[in-house]
Amino acid sequence: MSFVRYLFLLLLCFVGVGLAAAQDHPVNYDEAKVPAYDLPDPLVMEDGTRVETPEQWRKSRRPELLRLFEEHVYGRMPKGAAEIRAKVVNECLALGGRAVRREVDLLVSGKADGPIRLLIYSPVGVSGPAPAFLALNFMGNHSIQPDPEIMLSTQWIGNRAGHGIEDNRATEASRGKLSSRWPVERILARGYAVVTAYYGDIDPDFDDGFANGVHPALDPEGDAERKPNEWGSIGAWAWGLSRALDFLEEDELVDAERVAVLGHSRLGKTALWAGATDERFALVISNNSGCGGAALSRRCFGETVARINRVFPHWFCERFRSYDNQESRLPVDQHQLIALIAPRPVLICSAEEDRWADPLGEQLAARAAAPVFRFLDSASLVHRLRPGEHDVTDEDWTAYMDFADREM
Ligand code: GTR
Repeated sequence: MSFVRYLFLLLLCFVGVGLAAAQDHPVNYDEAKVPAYDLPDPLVMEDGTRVETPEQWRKSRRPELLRLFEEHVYGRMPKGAAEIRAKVVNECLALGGRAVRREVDLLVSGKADGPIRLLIYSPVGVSGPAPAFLALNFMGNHSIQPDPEIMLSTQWIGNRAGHGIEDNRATEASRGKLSSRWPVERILARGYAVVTAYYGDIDPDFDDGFANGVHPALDPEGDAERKPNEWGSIGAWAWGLSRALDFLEEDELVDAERVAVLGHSRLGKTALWAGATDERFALVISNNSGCGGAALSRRCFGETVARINRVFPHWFCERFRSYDNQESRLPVDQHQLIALIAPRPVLICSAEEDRWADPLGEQLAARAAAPVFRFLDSASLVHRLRPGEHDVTDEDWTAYMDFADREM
């Protein structure tokens, strides 16, 4: 073969591989086209042994499942304790005297791009520390409430890969921008504290090879090549939620034994992973979490594993990509993530028009996780489907608080 011909063939190969990699299957919204699938049984060990006792679940199956999710989906979190110093940076009575507002910087040793800043609103006039809702936010703490005293975030603000980094900074005008998703006054009036942090304080949400956020501070030194099971951004955000809970354990405003962790969309995926990895969370709520959250991957309905890995290559561990368009090879599916939270209460919220997140897939995942809850004598797993779109509404919060009143 002539050299030129050889080069030409080589080029064709590269183009072919490139095209195949870039190709997602068309998005499916047709139930008739959902492939036939078998779900792995949460109560059967990898070696085929059936779990017979709650003890066996705790000692063997639960750790096995957790490891499978670490190895194949979200990656491992760092095992050692990080050196973190907490510093109260702002504290005052707020909202007409109905709340204490406290802002706390968690300074993670070795993290170069600023602290993880917690914002706590705690109700005044309740006896003892308050139960709390803990959730990360998408646009900075100042975006959850039009309170002029909340410190403006100085971080890069954004949630889409490829956005102009320089432009995405907090402004006065962005105060309260996401307040429709955070009915702070209503939550306080029902006796709950609200605790939040900007998710970009933990790890900015773009694919930069893990050079920013907590990754460089916590990843093993000299770790030039990332391993297929190293944590991605969802792992980091979930880790951050646990560090917030560490702080709440020391803080007198909040009852750390009654903290509900929750999140919407990608942060709903994060809340589920945080609830699975950290058993101190008393209750878990995912809202419209979809692919890589509460929805079954094997249904390939709406967003798929291949598509999420292509658009957000930094969210999961690298090994997750080997299941692109091969979901049936996954050793787990997302019902088992929900099962990992049992017997603690879990509320999975879906919206009818949010087909991208596969509401039926979320419901079926909850149904397939239910045997584990029953096995552990818990009746605290609820799937809720409401009309409407991908969002967090006032009515959603009513459901969250009713659920927490009952279960926490
Ligand atoms: C979408 C993504 C979803 C969901 C959502 C969000 O673009 O495909 O998985 O996480 O973003 O977080 O808003």
